[in-house]
Amino acid sequence: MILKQSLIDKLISLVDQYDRIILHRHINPDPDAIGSQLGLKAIIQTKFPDKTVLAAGKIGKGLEWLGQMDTVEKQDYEDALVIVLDTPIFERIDGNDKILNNPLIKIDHHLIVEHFADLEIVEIASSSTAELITKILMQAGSKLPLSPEAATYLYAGVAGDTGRFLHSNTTQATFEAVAYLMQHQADNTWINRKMNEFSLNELNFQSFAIAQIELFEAGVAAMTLKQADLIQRKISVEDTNAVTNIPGRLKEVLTWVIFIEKEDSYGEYRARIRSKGPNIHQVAIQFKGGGHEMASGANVYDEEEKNDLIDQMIQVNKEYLKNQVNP
Ligand SMILES: [Mn+2]
Repeated sequence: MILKQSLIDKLISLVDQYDRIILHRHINPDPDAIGSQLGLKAIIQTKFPDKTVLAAGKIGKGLEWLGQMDTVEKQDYEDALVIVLDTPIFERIDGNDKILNNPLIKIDHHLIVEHFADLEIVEIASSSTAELITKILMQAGSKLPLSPEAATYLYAGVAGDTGRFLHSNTTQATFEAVAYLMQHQADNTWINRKMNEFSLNELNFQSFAIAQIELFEAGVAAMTLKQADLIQRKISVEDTNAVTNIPGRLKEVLTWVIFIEKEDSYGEYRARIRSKGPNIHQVAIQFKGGGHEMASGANVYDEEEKNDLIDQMIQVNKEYLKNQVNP
């Protein structure tokens, strides 16, 4: 898909107009959030060496290897342009309390939940925000040069959101974007190795998590992780990303959900819902969430809502199975 040239021109001209640009992305960042943020930071810095470009937000221990955030003060927001990456909802932006009446740009690949920016470049067909940024670069050509550093960040984003090219969001356009990143010396070997590494503690946690998998009818699986389990095992919420896709490896499983108890909440959970076919986004939006058709997030506030969410997944799977033509 060709992006609207007018959007790209507007993006470049807005960046050109401001001396300070602050890049934000969602809380609990994943490699796409960090990769697209630091990738775009490096791209803007290469193109405009005299501008101040800052990456805002917190980064957990699990992704510190990928890069560092900047210290961003409240006064930095005066006369600054803010670019929000990989985040469909304003409330989910890490550090949104500091954003004033800044001009806002959103670059994202999630299904649209709300409009909060003056310029929104959203392509749902992109596997990742990093892929979308790469497409912008490919279209902009020499207007936006790509350094090996930026290419490596963007590769991390694409590899992260596609599960290293395993998920169904991986398309021809994904590989074309990756080819462009490789042409610009993305260090894919380093990123793949880092993404594949675990500590012994993390590996032990995976075996604990596997034991928490529950199977339900119609190919639904659920895994519940309590705060006490995480604290006892010295596992952060971010570390739990490593177990998100494990239930989906079961042959009989079509859709699955990981419930992660929120800190200091006593039974409120953040839910990660995933699918191999049925559209689970329709379930996520019923539970204060959203995302993609095959991968969404949601929130449940007690055990009853947790069971309701599982019930809705069972219904979605049954509907899907009914419409499947047997081979
Ligand atoms: Mn993403």
